[in-house]
Amino acid sequence: MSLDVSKFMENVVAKNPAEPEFHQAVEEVIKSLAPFVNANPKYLEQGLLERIVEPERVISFRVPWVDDNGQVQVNRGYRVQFNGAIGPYKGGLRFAPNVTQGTLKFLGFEQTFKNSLTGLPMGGGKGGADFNGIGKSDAEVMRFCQSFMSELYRHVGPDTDVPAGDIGVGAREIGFLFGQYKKLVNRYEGVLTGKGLTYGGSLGRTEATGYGVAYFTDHVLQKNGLGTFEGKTVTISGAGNVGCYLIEKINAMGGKVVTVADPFGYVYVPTGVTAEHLEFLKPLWAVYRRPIKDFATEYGFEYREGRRAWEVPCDVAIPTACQNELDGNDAKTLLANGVKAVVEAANMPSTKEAVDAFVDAKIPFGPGKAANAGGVAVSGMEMSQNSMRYNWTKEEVLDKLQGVMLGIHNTCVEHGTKEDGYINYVDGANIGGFVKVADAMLAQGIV
Ligand code: 2IT
Repeated sequence: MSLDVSKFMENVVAKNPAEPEFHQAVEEVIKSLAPFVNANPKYLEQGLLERIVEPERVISFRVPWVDDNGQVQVNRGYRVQFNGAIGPYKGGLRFAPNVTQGTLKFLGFEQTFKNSLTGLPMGGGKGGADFNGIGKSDAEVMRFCQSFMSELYRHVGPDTDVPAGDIGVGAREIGFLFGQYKKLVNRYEGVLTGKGLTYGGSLGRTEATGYGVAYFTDHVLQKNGLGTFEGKTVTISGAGNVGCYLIEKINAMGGKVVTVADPFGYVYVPTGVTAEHLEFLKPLWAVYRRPIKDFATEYGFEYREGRRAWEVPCDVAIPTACQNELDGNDAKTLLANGVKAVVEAANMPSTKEAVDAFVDAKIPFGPGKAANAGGVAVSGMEMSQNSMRYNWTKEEVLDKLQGVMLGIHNTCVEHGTKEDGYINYVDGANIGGFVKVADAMLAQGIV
């Protein structure tokens, strides 16, 4: 018995039509796994691979709400409970107009491996809605969240499925969702993570994804003989929660971040984003819902509308926004400009062509499911604290986070080092994340 990747993928594509992002995520994992499972044939038994690419459950539901003009709006909500072999389903909610079932299946699939890599007992899940929060009032967002949770509450719970935030779901949305859940079930329990500090949130959760990416990138640089962040120029493509704390930690490690961005364009900051800039940037979208252009205007930097940060020469590029935001041409530009390492802060931000270009050029490439796992890792710690009814200090949480990111890096090195010494972090993350989930599934029988 051996795994035929193209035949396997033909079946996946036929069974999941019109879900190109899901096909992309599965194909990358299956390609990484092929040599490993062929050498370890127990993983080809019990229909294991066929089961691991099939979500355990997909829930899709109507989300009706009334806007400020008294008009009825109808969105579609989802929760994809992808894999519960190693713990309750865990993963964020994304509210964005382009969200489809295929998007959330790709994200839920990725989350399964990411969560396994953290070493914490969390299965993989993802959810969200095709809701566009841009331009909506707080009251509209509240009514939407309440309607969304009025269905979701039946399917989630602290030992069943624990959602969190993702794109379009931040502190405000988590608060509204938690309030509605608590009202419906009449229990005060850790059903969501990323909660506010006054109602069960964890210190360090806000910083965790960005800081975690910085810790991971530091390991990548050092392990590959590239030094540290000291003196390095870095480009990123966001400026939200992940981007701001990523910049904060890169600055602390001696690097210089020369771009920030939003979906509409980027700002070039040749002297590097400073702590003062970050005080302006942190609430810019999260509190005031203002575009990145306003940052350029405020400080007199150049705003490049409709363009991507990858045209700016850098040592390290860290895509921070959304899936497939960095394509084969961007990769060529980055390589021509001498990029030394690429690490993903977002989920699958590099297209297949881009990943292949980086790996072919033998520069270290850290995939999102390894590099950005710090966010969900601290979500796992929030769950632990909620269960204990106790809070760790920020130092305790960030200490544990550093341990998790080092562990993930070591796992990638263990499973991704090739004969010529090149560390393929994609293979390392996919195989490393797979083993624990696969062993648990084999132990639990055909379920
Ligand atoms: O992509 C991700 O890992 C997240 N959006 C965070 C998930 C979580 O449960 O904290």
